[in-house]
Amino acid sequence: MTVLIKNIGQLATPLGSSAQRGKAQGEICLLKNAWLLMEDGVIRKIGEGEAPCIPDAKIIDGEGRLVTPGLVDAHTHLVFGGWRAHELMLKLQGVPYLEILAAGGGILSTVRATRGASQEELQDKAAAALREMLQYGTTTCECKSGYGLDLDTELKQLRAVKALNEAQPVELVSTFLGAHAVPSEFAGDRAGYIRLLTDRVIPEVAKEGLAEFCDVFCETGVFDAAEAEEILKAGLSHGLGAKIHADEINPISGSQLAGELRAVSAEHLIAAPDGGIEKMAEGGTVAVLLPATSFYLDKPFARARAMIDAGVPVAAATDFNPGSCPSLNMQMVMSLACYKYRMKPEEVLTAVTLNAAAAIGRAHRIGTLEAGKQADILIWDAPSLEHIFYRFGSDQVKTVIKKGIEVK
Ligand code: IZC
Ligand code: ZN
Repeated sequence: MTVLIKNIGQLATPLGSSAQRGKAQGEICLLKNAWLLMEDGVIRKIGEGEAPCIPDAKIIDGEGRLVTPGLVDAHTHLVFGGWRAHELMLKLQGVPYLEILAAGGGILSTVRATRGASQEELQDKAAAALREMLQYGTTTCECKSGYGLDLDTELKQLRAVKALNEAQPVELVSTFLGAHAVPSEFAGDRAGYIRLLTDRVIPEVAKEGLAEFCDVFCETGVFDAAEAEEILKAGLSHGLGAKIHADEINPISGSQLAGELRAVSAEHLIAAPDGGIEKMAEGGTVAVLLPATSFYLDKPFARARAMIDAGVPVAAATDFNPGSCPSLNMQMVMSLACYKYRMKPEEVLTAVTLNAAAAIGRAHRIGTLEAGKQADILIWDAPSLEHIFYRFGSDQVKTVIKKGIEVK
């Protein structure tokens, strides 16, 4: 099917098939009075001025609006049982996130709810979240496991993602996060749990093709950097790319490890030290920053400007999960990145499209509007890029096109 979007007021997109870093992160392509032609879900041609006349093409009138690539949410914990609304009151009383976890709540309470749910129940709940994400403009989403912490429940979560990927329009990319916490049955035997992950669960996940990446929550009281290294290396040896929850609350060398392993991404990084940022730049690791988590936990915001200045490609994502970020709205993330990281609208656009795609190994296929890329496209209820940052709080996505098909 051939589709032509004409009468685009402003077309804004980063360019290229790999992450953009430094000054280049803010150097996007801006076209005025543009048109875009797609065929069978792939972008064929983009131009400025008078749109070509294509007989039989379906015409979408852009009505002078802004058009961008679809948003890529590169960090979510999409599949989980239950919620944790009761933790909001604890948080307001000043109980720290890690203290709730150490007392058997937090992640471990979601583990109990996820173990108790059927795959179908998990899928239905995640499907509702995906419908909402799509409304806000997310066309691709990374999903981490990590609420099973045993072989069967981890596989159940990952199988739910696989089934959902085939059942609805948002494209899903799976990450194995068995190293999200030490489950209570291994409370006195951390080494035993790590052995279960490296010798049994990671090989099974890889054999069944249920994940592309392996991630570790490297944090005080969870997994230290040496343990993270062992787990990530086991993942790499089974073909799972390395990702790491690094330096979220305490700087315990997660960002350094990410750079040294040339990890695809390091995520959170609120407390990342200069040395870790340098190592990430050397290793070509994408920084996936999660400003809505800082907002919700009332924590400092990651040093995005220092990372951009050091040559680290910066992406931004929601972190959607029941504990530290119950929001799945990428437009909220974009506003926070602009206001709190002091990133320019152009830099943020790259952060939520091309650099996010690079953080999940998809930059060759999505993340920009260019001939040959998949037709994942948003038409905004706004005339220009800066307008969507300015009018925070409203849903400004008017039309969502996924693989050439209008889905909102
Ligand atoms: O369920 O609390 N930080 N993992 C690491 C999370 C937040 C998710 C959760
Ligand atoms: Zn996370």
